[in-house]
Amino acid sequence: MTANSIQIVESTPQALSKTGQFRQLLTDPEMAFIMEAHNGLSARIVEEAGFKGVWASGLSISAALGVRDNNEASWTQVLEVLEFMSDATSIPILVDGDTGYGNFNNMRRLVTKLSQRGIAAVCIEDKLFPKTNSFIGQAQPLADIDEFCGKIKAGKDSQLDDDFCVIARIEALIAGWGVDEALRRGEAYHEAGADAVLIHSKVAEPDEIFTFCKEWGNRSPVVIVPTMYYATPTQQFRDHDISLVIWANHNMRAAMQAMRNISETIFRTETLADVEDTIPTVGEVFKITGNDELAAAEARYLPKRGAGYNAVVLAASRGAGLGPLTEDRPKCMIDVRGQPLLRRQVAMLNGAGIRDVTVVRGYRKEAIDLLSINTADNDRFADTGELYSLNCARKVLNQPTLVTYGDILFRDYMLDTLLRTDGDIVIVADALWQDREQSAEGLVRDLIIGDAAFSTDYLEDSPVHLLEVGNDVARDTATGEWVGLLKLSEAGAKTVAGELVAMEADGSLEKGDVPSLLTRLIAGGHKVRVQYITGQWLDIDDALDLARARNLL
Ligand code: SPV
Ligand code: MG
Repeated sequence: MTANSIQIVESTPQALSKTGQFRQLLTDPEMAFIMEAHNGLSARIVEEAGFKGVWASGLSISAALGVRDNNEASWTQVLEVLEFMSDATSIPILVDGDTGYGNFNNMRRLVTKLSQRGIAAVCIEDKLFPKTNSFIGQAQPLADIDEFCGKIKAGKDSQLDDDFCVIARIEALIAGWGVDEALRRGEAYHEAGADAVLIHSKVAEPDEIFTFCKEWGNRSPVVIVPTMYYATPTQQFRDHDISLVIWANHNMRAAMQAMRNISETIFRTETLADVEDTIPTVGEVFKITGNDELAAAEARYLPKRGAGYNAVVLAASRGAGLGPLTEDRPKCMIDVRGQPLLRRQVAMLNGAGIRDVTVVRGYRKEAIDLLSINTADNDRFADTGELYSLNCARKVLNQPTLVTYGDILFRDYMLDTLLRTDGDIVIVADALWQDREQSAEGLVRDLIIGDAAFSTDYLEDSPVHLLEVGNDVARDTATGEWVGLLKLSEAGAKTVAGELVAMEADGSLEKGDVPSLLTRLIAGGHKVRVQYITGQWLDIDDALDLARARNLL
């Protein structure tokens, strides 16, 4: 495997290398089966099905590339495909090496490169370059035996791993030269060092194959490709001491059928409605290509400040102040410069490493149709408040959590600052709230009093704690404005969840808002830390706010 290849298969400790695994398949007294694949995805599917090896078919790889099985794809183009297949799987791959792409010298380089890319074995056939597929009914000139034996030796001398296998494919039956010629060639190839022989046939009855096997008498493992004599019961192959059976092209042919069906249906019906439920979901595509592993690797190698946090976005309200703009959608879905507000928020949260985002929906909930979010529904949004919405997502409040209103716009450095601030419960407050009020930049609602005011002093960074919050805080004592952004540690999240339960019990939950929750927490002796910011955020309540938001971006 190359150093920079992406291993998408979770690595389970394998006692044997891929070459070792393949040699075992070939030499085990139990007959083995390998299945055709022609790219990374099909190879992965072969492994998923339970096969212990992959046949990298020349016919199928060519067809998948849209070319003929006549060495039209160059050997390095095939090599690129093989590398994807190898990276996508943990089982060995036997490559259809056609005629070795030239003479002994080309064969040497081929085997070295296959070895380097994690391929376990190659099969070469005793025909002439450029080859013709064995089932095409034209004359199939055979290679000179000595020349072919030299190619086998060159291959064996070039392998980088002792267990790499070179299989010699005998085309004498295909060319109509008979079983005796096949045996003569088989013996020579065996002497030259081939690890097994593949005896090929294009007739519907297995008789000539079985005659060969009887005469061969297990001199070396025998491989077959029963594409044409497919009706033969598999037990008969066992009875003839065959080591390895190749199902040679059936994934490629099945894929053709599936692609034809779906293309024809979608073309004819001009809708996806009839097909969606008949095909794998994109989630399954993510799964088979190993997205889980990438997420784990990101957490390990790309640590972000928000990793380990989840987020709850309170987005149940209509936002009646925006009039007709919120007729068919809640205000978090209003477009601000080409994107709904909520999508910007979710992108910002994701960017900080917070992947698990739960949006509490209510009004026009069906309009909140972002992928990549979880949803919780407050179906009583019309007669309840934001705490009731938060309570709808209470089950996520058992780990570090960020809570945000769905109608605020803020800069990502504010999120970063908040995530850096220690404390079980931390709120963001705007120290410049008076500016906002004076310039009528929005309705200033909930003011706070901290135990210290915001300081511009470089040396002053003692933690500030919340003394009071709510819309009845006197303006001359206020030190900031509650922005709508709250960070909870695991302990803080559990404290909040407990308080929500208590509020539910005493009837104060339904109409409660976050400031009322914070007030209760302080009264209960919990410390709520305040992180000041200085402007540069917006809550969107009316058309004027919206115009500002468009300018802010
Ligand atoms: C292939 O799968 O490309 C083979 C097997 O070589 S066959 O097509 O049967 O010749
Ligand atoms: Mg082939």
